Amino acid sequence: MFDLFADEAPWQEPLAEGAVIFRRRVRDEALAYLREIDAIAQINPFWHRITPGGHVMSVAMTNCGDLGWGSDSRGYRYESRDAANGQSWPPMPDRFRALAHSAAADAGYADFTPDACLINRYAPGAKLTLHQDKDERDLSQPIVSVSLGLPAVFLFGGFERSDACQRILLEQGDVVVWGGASRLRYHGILPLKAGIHPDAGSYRFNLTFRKVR
Ligand code: MD6
Ligand code: FE
Repeated sequence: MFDLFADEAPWQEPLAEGAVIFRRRVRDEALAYLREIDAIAQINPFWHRITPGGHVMSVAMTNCGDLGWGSDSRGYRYESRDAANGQSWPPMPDRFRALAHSAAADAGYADFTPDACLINRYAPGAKLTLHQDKDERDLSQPIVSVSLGLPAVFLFGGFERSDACQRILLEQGDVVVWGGASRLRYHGILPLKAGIHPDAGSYRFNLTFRKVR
């Protein structure tokens, strides 16, 4: 496909206090990211967690790094092993760790050393309802997010679930960093629109890097 914007340089958009989008930051490395995700999923396959409320999540998940995010009927938590197979998580690829560190630094968060990387996989219709990320010990640490594959509409809200949300299209290569005054904002993903992405087929993938402990 002829892409009119293929040579456009990455750019940056402020999102809120403490939050910034680095558009297309890893666009040129997307295939390498997708291959790393494939390799991780060969060892710890994607699966659908159950929420504490008893619902099967539409997003499929795996993790890499020392700790992985998980959920079951007892609650949300970070775990050093995959509950599906008892295996520890694959190490965080150097490329992932370096990007998380450098993007955080460029957003004003020095010395970000993530110990967890949650990998979300969205098929058409999959969504993430509004939530806060608050299971990490030190909320002064930011979160770095990387989007790959099909585009999705990201909802970025306020500090109450009922607050109005910005709607932001996240596309392959976009990196979002947020923390500070925005760390506890509600956010989510609208149901994924079906499509075929040249690199990722019928999926969207999202990596979120956190410093949990
Ligand atoms: C997603 N992201 O983009 C879901 N959370 O698929 C998140 O829930 C998220 O992007 C915390 C910080 C950044 C995020
Ligand atoms: Fe989140």
